[in-house]
Amino acid sequence: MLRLAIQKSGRLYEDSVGLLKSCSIGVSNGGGRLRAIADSFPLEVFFLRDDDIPQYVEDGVADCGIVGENVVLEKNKQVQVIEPLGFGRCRLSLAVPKSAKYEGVGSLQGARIATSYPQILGDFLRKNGVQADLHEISGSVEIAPSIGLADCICDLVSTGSTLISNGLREVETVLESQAVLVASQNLPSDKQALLDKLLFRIRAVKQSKNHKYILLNAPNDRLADIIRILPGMKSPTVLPLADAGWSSVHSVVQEDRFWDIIEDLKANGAQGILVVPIEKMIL
Ligand code: PRT
Ligand code: ZN
Repeated sequence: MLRLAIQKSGRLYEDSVGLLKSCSIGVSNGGGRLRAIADSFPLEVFFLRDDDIPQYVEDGVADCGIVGENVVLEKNKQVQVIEPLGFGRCRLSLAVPKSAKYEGVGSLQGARIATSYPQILGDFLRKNGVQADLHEISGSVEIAPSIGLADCICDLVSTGSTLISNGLREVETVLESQAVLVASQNLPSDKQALLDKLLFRIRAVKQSKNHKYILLNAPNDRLADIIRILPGMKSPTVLPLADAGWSSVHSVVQEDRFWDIIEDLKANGAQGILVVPIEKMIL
């Protein structure tokens, strides 16, 4: 049985459980349970505070875990980062009071900086040759300048609205982060085999999220152009329509190129374009 640690509650909980569900693995911590056996996969899930997950994985109490890369780097435990998961995206940024002068990292020389990320920030400042006075606080970092505890802060940002509502201005990105799958180093072979199986499913789900299945009708004399626009996984499927002179073309397109491709297809005579989500995709 593989033991996976995920966040008990908080920003990563829903997406972690959702990812497992997309991998056909049902998990619930109903009633605030701290551990649960998953449906239809040999997996035991531990529900923990995110800060504790790297330690549990290093100690081998859990074989693997889902946690923000920011926490992995800050805790600096002996774990391997296996796969970025595409959710929980944020950045660790330096922010100064709106009216403060800031002319690059050098402006932070001697400054008092409040943060919950002293390791990552310390590394960043060292690399930039800056000596500053770090105040480690575990929450509500954004109020530190207004109560006179610090000159500026280094904290996680996603939309930026917390900074704005506290009169702060983001000036420097220290780290880009997202949730990652981490694992113990030197897993025994039976656990490694299960982790590989889980990873295979996670990658199939991730691939599918970045792609759409597309179906369209095309006049046969424009097929060559349309096929050129739609490379597909290998090449598109082309089937004759009942109407002579027309074909149905099926293919897979990347989400980020999707609207450009649709425009191109229309300009080349495609009609009746249908776009369908893909549930799993194995390359
Ligand atoms: O109880 P536990 O210790 O498990 O949870 P926690 O309170 O420590 O963590 P939680 O649930 O807040 O965050 C878990 C993980 O989500 C973090 O480690 C990040 O990897 C990721 N994440 C993504 C974020 C954010 N976005 C985020 N915006 N974590 C925190 N924030 C906070 C930030 O600290 C600030 O207070 O949200 C505020 C800023 O948000 P915006 O949208 O106003 O910029
Ligand atoms: Zn935490």
